[in-house]
Amino acid sequence: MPSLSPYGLTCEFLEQPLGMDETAPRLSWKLRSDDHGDRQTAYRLIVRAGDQVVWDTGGAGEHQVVYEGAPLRPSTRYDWSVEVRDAWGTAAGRTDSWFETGLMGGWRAAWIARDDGAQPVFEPPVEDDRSFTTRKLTACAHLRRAFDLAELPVRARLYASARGLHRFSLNGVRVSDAELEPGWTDYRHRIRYQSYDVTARLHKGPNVLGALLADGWWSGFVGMDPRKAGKLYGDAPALIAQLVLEFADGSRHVIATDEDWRESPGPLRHSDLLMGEYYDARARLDGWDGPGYDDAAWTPVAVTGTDTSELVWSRSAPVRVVEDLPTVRVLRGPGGETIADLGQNMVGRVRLTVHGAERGRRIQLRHAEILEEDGSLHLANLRRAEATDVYVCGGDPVEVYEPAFTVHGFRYVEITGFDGRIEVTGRVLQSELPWTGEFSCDDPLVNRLHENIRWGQRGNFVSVPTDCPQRDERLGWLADAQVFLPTAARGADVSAFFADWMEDVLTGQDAEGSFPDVAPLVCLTREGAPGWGDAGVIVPWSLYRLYGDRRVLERCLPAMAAWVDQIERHNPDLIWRRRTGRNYGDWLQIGVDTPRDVLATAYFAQSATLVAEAARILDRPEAERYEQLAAAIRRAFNQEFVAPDGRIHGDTQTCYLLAIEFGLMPAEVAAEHLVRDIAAHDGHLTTGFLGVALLCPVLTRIGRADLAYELLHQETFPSWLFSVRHGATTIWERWDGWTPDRGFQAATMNSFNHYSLGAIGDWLYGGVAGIGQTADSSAYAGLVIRPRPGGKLTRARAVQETARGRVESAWSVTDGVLTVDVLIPPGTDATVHLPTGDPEAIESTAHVTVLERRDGTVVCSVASGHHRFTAPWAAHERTTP
Ligand code: RAM
Repeated sequence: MPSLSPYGLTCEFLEQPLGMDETAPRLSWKLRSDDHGDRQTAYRLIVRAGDQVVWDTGGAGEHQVVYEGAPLRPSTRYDWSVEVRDAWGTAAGRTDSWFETGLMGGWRAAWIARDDGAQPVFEPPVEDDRSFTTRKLTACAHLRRAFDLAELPVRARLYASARGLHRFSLNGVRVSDAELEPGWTDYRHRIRYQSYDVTARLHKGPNVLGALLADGWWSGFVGMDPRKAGKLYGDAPALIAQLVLEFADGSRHVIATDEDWRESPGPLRHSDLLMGEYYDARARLDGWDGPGYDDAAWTPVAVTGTDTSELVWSRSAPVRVVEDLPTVRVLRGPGGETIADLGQNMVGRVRLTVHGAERGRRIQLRHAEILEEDGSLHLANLRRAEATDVYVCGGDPVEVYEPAFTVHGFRYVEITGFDGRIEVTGRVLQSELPWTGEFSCDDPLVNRLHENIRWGQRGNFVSVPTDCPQRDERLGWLADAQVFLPTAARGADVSAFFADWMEDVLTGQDAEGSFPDVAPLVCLTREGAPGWGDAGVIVPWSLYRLYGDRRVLERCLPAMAAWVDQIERHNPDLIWRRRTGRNYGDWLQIGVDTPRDVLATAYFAQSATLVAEAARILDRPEAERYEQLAAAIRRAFNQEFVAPDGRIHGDTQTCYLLAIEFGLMPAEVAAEHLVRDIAAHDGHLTTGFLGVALLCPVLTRIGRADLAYELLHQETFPSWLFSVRHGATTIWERWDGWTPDRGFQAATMNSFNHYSLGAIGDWLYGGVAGIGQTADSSAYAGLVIRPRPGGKLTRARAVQETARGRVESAWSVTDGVLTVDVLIPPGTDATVHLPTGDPEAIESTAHVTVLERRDGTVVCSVASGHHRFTAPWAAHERTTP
């Protein structure tokens, strides 16, 4: 039986997208097979709309096929299948999938909003002395539209969006469990709309379409600029929706947002992403979104416009609740307050179950990541984010409450106002990017570090990649994203998530060609800093390398080139000192100062290099010009900053890491200084956000994986395991977020949930377990497995779902024998590098071809499938590059 089969079918990097408006979408699949040496020799791809074949094509090896069939029609379901032939030419597996087009511009709905005169004002709900009373609070609107159906449609789709946040229901049931829709994008240019299949939700006779509408990113609190708080994009939210009903006879009926909708405030007195939510159950509108409800007292809505040009399809996964965390301990604060400890710093909100509270009782929830010494919540690091939810009880025997439009970053929840029985569950929210990667080893501290890295990813990938989920910031910082993307891509498929965010980076570019510091661009409108703005070049390049996304390169190349051009224009001597924006340097480095011009010029060289490489890949003539520019910048760097003995001005770890990684000077020379500096710091790192991602990979590259392990295992300050040793369940923003000597760092900037310093995650997969690709490969077509036994570890294992299929690498050392297990997906060109000097001593379960022996390593070429290798292992043998 042939075993080759396609799986993980995607359209535009999404599995079964509903509401996809790309006219030439890319169809992809991965492969698996139990047969050694299997590969795909041919595929046949068929796309159908109903019974009609709209495209029938074939080929050999592509893994992203651009649709070239009959023009795609709007609101149409396309079924597609891919059938493959295996290495021996035999017809093997076939797998089916589908995608469905969205409105493709066919909007007929109007934007509707609460009439200005109907804006209710409520008392400030939190009684403390913070900024609360000065801010604007808007009650969430309930909107409804009743309609009758004489017969049931065969197909019904709801297309919906909001300037604000929406949550739709049909006949009293939510249409989807997606949260915080439509998500955050650069609303000045684009807002995603959502598509829902609601066919099964309709009734014959009376029906009601309902929606909740909140401020969200549109008119709520976002970022840290108080002048803009509550009015970033607009003063008040608005809603748009179009319910398309298709009947058996082919007729269509559309129910759209228009002046016939009615609106009322309800129990959601306000709900804000940063500030929290206030829910008064006494004002519940029971049955409001179902038939038979009397909305005579409701107010007609105002129609605020019909321009739908900013609406785009949702090319990124929605946010959902991905996990529930139970309360693990109940603590008492210094004033006797109840504090629920969820055991994990998380992002989301709680579900509260209240038993026997009387009507009108007001329960207040405050959230914090960490506790003060006296056991109270550490709230100072939230800055202006109040992260406070209030629930006013309705008087039912059991009441369950979960906020709708707010998220907090927290581990501890303080509950005041009620001493009776109450249960608290943490609801973890994240853009739905399921874990497909795994890493584990035999050091529990390293495993916890890996977990913390994942929690950083989970908590900060909420619609856009952000920095601090707890304080008044939550911005899509560019440098953070570029250093962390390789780590993120190990554990989950983040291709669509980052490609979508790149659109916001592009619209954030200024007329000069500067990328911003943050995207979506809502504050900090100066040009992006070195390493920050460069993400506009690095992220598309990384997406190409990791996922083979050529289109993102094509789309971004002009902008990438413009970024490099403007640096050159302002810095004709090629030392980047002008137009450096806020110039953060190696942000949050510890105890050292990498000179900003050194760092900036290094990044300038790297961006020019990547523009050249991207242009080469795309066969563009400008490749040569950027190669020459990159070479000239390298020369300027050396002249300006490098002493005859190879010392770089500043003499920090990050200086040498940049020089080696970006190929600015001979690696051997820089390596000596790097190693010297680590020794001078007694085996400690000094790097900030930009240097940290390079540390272990570069040390490994220069043949000093032993030092990379030393840094990994380091438990004294500053180090990764220092925070783990002190109970961290997430990655901290700062190496010294808390230290025994000094306590908390300045509360003005001290997030305990931040992914940047977690950029070492990439090395756990790529360095320790050894999953990588050759320098000129994309999407792991040229797979390299290079396990690196070392440090305190005697075993490690990683699994990664690459764009071509599942890769595994596991090694263990027992009784002088190294055992390596690998899984190579069909069709990749794979080499396995075994750390032993003697090819004759290797035993393997499969036929391997020894290609070369280098530096105590044997390089073999290996066919697809599972293989096990064993080789003698001498403990004294140092890990090789
Ligand atoms: C802080 C955060 C953020 C970083 C900027 C420069 O706001 O640490 O992640 O990118 O500073």
